[in-house]
Amino acid sequence: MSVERTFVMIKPDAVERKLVGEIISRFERKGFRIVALKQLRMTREQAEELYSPHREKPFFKDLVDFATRGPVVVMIVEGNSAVDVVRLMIGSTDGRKAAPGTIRGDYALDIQENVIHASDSRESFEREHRIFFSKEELA
Ligand code: 3AN
Repeated sequence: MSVERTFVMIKPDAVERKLVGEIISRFERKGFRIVALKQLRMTREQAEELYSPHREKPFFKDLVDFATRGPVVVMIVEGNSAVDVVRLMIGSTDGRKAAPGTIRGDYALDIQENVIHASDSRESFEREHRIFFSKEELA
């Protein structure tokens, strides 16, 4: 067992649909601790950095447009094996294929507007959380 942290972002579609409380509750009820949390409107620069691994993909511009169209909620979640367990809780990228019971499986029906992002590795967590949080904000 190892206590670790992961970065989670509730995307603009989910904020618009007022799913913020529901999604945060799922992580709390699972036993995770919310270390840091804020709502903000991402700049294009932040979105391009967050999604930099996809820079060459055909959907990159659409993805950045979507991610910046309204406010998002970013947070750092801590607990045992947080990276892997949170990925399991969010489900597959494509909402049509995500298993029922997962967040995307319950709330998404699209591959782009899929409600939530979470780091896919500890390396991604290190890069991603720094885009939004300073050291002082990590309690
Ligand atoms: P995940 O968010 O499950 O880690 P990634 O990293 O493959 O998925 O993709 C990052 C984001 O890019 C996804 N959350 C989704 O919004 C978007 N995306 C991925 N694949 C596609 C696609 N084929 N068409 C449009 N958007 C996509």
